[in-house]
Amino acid sequence: MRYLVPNDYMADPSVHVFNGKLYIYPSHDWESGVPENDSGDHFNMKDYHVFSMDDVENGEVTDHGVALDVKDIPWAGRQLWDGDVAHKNGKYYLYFPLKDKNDVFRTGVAISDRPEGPFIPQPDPMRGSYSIDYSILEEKNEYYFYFGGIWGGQLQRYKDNKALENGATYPASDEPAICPRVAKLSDDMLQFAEDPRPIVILDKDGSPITAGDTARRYFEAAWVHKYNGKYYFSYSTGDTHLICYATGDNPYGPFTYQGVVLTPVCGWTTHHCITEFKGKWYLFHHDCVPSGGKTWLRSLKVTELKYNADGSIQTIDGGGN
Ligand code: FUB
Repeated sequence: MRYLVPNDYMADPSVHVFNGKLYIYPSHDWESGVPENDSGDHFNMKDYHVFSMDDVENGEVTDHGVALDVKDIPWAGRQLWDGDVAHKNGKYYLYFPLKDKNDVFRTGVAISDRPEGPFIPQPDPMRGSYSIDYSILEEKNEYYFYFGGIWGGQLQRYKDNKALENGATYPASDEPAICPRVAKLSDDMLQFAEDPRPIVILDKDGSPITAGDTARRYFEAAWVHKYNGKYYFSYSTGDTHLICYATGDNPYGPFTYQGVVLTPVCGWTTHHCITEFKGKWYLFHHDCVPSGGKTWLRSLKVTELKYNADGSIQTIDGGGN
C-alpha cells in the first residue's frame, strides 16, 4: 500500500496506461468550508490535476499541475466530481461531472493533445447527460461510457433518461435497485451515440439486486475492466461503504454479483479503479487517514489486487470501521 500524493488531497481515481505510462485522473479535494450534508455539498471541487508515473511501487509521481479549472467552463455551476479520460486518434478526452447553473449534474467534455492536459472544455455539456461518476471502457475502437450515482449524484431523479416531474423516486426495498447506465460514445467522442441503457446487477439466482440490499446494491463509482475475457463491473455501495464487483460476458451487462473488493476505509466515501500495469493489477482508491478522518479531504492510495485461479478477486482490507 502506498499514498501517492502525500502533500495534497486527491480522491476518486481513474487510471489509464497511455504511451507506456500510468496517468491518474483524480478529483481534487480542498477545504472549501461548505458544511457536510447528504447531497455531498462539502465535495466542492474546483479543478483537476493529472499525475503520472512509470513504477507503481516506488516510482516518482509527477504532478502535471492544473489540467482543467471550473472558471474556464462556460456553463459551470459548482462541484467537479469524478471524471475519466479516453484516448482516440491522438486526442485525449476528459469527461467530467459538474453541476450547471441550475444545480443539475451534467457531463462536460474537454480535449487535449496530451494525456496530462491542459484540457480545453467544449462550450456545452453533452446532450442528454445526467448524474456522476464516469468510467470508459475502450474495446475494438468502441467506447463504452458508464455513469451514475444516487443521493447527491442525482440518479434517482431520472427514469428512461428523462428527468422525473416529481423530482426523485427511490424504489421500495424489495424492488430492483436503481441501475447505473451505459452508452457508447459517438465517433467524434463528444456525445452519446445511443440512449443510455440501465445496467442490471443480478444475484446468483438471476434476480436483480434489490434496493433494500444496501450491502450489495449500486450506489456510485462505476468502474469496468476486463480480465481473462470477462467484464468486471465494480462499484461503491455508498452508505454501507464497500467496493463490490459483479461479472458478465457483455459490456452492457447484465453483471452477476460476486463479492467485495475492498472493505470500508476511513471516511464516508469509498471510490476506486482497477488497472493493469507491467503485468500486475492494482486497486487505486482513497481514504481519509491523512486528514484525520475529514471525509471531504481524501488521500490517494494504491495497493496490488490479486485474483484467485477461478477469476474471483481477493478482498482487500480497507482498514476502516
Ligand atoms: O468526490 C465526490 C463524490 O464522492 C464522487 O463523485 C463519489 O464517487 C464520491 O467519492
